[in-house]
Amino acid sequence: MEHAQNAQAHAFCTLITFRSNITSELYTMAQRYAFALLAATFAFPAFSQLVINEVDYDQPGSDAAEFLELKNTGTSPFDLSTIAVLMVNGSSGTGVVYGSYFSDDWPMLAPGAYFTLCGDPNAGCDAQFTAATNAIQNGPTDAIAIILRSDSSFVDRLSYEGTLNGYAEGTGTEAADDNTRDSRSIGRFPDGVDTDDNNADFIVMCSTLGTTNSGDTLDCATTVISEITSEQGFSVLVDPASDRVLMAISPASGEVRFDVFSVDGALLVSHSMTATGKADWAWNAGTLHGRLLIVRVSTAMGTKAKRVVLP
Ligand SMILES: [Ca+2]
Ligand SMILES: [Ca+2]
Ligand SMILES: [Ca+2]
Repeated sequence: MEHAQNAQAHAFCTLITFRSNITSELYTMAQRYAFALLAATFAFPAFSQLVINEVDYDQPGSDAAEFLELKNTGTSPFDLSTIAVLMVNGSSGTGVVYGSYFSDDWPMLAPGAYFTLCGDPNAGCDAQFTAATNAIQNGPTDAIAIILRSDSSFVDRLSYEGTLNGYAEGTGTEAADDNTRDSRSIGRFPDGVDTDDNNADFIVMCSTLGTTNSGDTLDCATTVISEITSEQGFSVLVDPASDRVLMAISPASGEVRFDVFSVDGALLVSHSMTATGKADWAWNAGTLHGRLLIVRVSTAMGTKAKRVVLP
């Protein structure tokens, strides 16, 4: 892109330099062209096209499979030699940079392409962290930032497991990587989408190093899907990546209440809502691994219940 920009910059300067040699009408045309070129090339650099797309910062035991994935979500190549990736420790409440990664040798990243950094040198990433293990802090409330090397302005920011002031877009994501099961990370879903709100943009999902974030929270390589569903319209799923029980009923209108019971009949939690066509709710089951639960939904149409086993 630099070469292309230089060529266009040269064309722009040439047009201006030779203005005295052309008629005013031609000059006006040239001026229009020059400024259109200028606007297209320089005035609106699409820095926001590069995003932090996925982070796997925590694994069972020693964190030896950490990675960071960047994505070019724009329509033109992005020069990665212009940026630096900062790792930011937020444990004190103030961001303290504990790692910085950049290189003049980082390539142009094609539109839609991914650039990955790993701790494990054998993981096939595009660049390496300085440490093979524990190169990305586990939170709560740490951050990663992409800045421009030229002026340290932010290209993208992610504050995770809470909001670290100065390093969050909107609210820091509450999505938290899993240190009890492999193959989970936090990532943008839908892939690459940046609404400038970390908490809206990131979910816990199956890791997808260097590839599209599928948003799959169930079918990770090490996951056993525990799903018991039968009745049409009422579904209950568990999301092992986030320990959530997902419940949905459709069609449903008006008052809807979800109740979750333990197998001995004790009510664990209730949630009421007003539905317009469909109702869904997610409940964090926390540490109830392996437990059998009863999920009941009550609507004006009646009551249904399902069993679900937490993984
Ligand atoms: Ca870590
Ligand atoms: Ca992980
Ligand atoms: Ca990915």
